[in-house]
Amino acid sequence: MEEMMNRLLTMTYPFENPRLPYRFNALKPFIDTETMWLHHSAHLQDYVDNLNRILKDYPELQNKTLTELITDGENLPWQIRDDLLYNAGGVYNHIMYFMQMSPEEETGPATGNLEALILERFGGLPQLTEELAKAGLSVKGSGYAWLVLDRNGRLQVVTTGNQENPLSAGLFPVMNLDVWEHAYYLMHHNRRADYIADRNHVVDWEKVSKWLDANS
Ligand code: MN3
Repeated sequence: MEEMMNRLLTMTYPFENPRLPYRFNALKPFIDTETMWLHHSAHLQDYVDNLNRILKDYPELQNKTLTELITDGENLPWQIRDDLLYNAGGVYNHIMYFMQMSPEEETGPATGNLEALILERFGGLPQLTEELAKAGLSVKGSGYAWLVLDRNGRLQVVTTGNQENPLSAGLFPVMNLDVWEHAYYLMHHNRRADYIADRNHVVDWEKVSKWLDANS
């Protein structure tokens, strides 16, 4: 997990697809092996490959991290901006999604700063989980529900479309929920609500807490 977290923060061109911190079958029975394999080794790999292809001809951007590329999106060359943000988001968003899950028996509760912020803003983890589920269900087509920190250091639940990342809106991503059909269609078919409920079993709030502590 620390490895994947560090990669997300420090990786620059040429980007690589970090190994999962668990086996492809480790999240069963909540997420199936084939979905995890395809999601990581086909979908995320495509975003990594596309991002590298785009950056190949832009040496001035090759020392930038994902956070820098996305946060400074306004100043990217217009010829590649949309494509680059889409694929940089695809890499960032998926690494966050994968690194904040664990096999159910290894997941831990929210601690420290995150626990206090959740209590203050939502009243508790069940209420936050409920709000994230509603947000995930509200996404039309492909996208994400997010827990973010706003500029005032307050938690918020927001949604984004496709591979958009909250950094583009000046919000700090704390955790996310991928609701693209590729995240669940093989096992849950069109039942997004069932996928979200199952996925809650493997969200590791202890990892989310560590991510927040390392970045705030
Ligand atoms: Mn996905």
